[in-house]
Amino acid sequence: MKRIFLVLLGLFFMSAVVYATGFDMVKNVGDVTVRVSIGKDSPVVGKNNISVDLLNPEKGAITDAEVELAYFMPAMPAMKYETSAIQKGSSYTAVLGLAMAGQWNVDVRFKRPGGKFEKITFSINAK
Ligand SMILES: [Cu+2]
Repeated sequence: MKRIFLVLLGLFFMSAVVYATGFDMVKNVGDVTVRVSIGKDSPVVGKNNISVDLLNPEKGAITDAEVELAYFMPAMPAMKYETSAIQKGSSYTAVLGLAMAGQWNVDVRFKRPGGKFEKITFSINAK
């Protein structure tokens, strides 16, 4: 019993640490909450796994959308890339390949069946 308690306590601290060091961003578009997370302390030069959650007003996952990402360096418009995100469970995932250190703007575009594309933009600083 004591051992189980310690394991649970350990899991609690582990998840707290992961949450504290993960990169998370939340923005609203209309009645949709868009949550973007990158599974690292901060974005890095190279590959970054990104995951996008779309939540309805009841905080339920929207899983029937089409999600696209465009990312570019505002200082260098020629450095622009696009990728579509793949739906996996309740999230949409993609890999951002950031070729250089510095500021990148990421456009997250999503469309629900029969709807039109909505967009949010956020900035990240790759190190
Ligand atoms: Cu650049």
